[in-house]
Amino acid sequence: MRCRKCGAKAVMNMRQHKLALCKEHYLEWLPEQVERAIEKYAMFGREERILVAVSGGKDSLSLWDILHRLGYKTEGLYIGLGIDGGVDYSVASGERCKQFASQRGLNLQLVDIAEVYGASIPEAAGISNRGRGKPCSLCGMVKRHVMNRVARDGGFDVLVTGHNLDDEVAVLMQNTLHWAGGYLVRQAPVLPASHPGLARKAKPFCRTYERETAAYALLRGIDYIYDECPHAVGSTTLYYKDVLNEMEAKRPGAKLQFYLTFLEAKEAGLFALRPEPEVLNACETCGQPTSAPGKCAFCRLWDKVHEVKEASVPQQPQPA
Ligand code: Q46
Ligand code: ZN
Ligand code: ZN
Repeated sequence: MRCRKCGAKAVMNMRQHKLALCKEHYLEWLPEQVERAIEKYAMFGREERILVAVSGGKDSLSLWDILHRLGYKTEGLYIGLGIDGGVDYSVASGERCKQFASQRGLNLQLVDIAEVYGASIPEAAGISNRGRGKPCSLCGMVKRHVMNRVARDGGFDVLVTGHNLDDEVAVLMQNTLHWAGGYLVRQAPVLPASHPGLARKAKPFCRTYERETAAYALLRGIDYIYDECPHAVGSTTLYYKDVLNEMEAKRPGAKLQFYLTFLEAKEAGLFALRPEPEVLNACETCGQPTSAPGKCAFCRLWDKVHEVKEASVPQQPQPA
């Protein structure tokens, strides 16, 4: 197969676009696609300060690389979750992010959950779920809180994440199968800052296939962590990704079409439901928005973790 632009040997074939490209032209093409998505959905501009949430994986590091090359003002945020899973997952992924940033002279903020809040994600989940189930919903809540806090405290204009098209369509399929209207109306390439404590959020890879971000990372020589978080194994998201991959194999472009027609249908008013202007209160401890008055779920979690940990500290024997 030959590159459509120069006729050299192609290294990447995007069947959905009927486009094959050589290494050089692929490394040019993907950033152009990302720039188009940023402009089409009015995600952010060149004068704005962008906080890129990085996990050490191919998506977030490729995204940071592309935004930096395109001339956007970026800084990174890595959240150390304290997940080991037999592969030292968090330590290895944190190392990839630090190396990436230092090679490019970029600023990376590090937030280690155990250091800052007193317990790792698995430990906090063990306390709050009493060891049952996966730590994912708690982990998601903690990550959202920390990303918002760092974006707000650092005066960033926008928070970007490396969610790719495969991630977006997996969520879309799940929400569609459940007719989860509230989630469907909020699923979008960019979410405005709807409250003073919340950052604008954008997903510049929302139209980019996972295999395209992986190819970019490999061809660009980005050292990323191949392992998924060990807790992702068996998740419903991975199940939907498998189903969608089967559809894509039979009908190239199926995922992209599903996502783009969803956005068009929403734009055309197919969903009569409009995002509810939520009445939010400021958490009395951290100030982040919360639906119930008093403390937010994040602060209540750490109160409980600290209470349980303090109660389990063995009492020092009193000197006679
Ligand atoms: S990092 Fe956290 Fe994910 Fe791992 S514990 Fe679950 S939510 S799977 S994106
Ligand atoms: Zn070429
Ligand atoms: Zn709070």
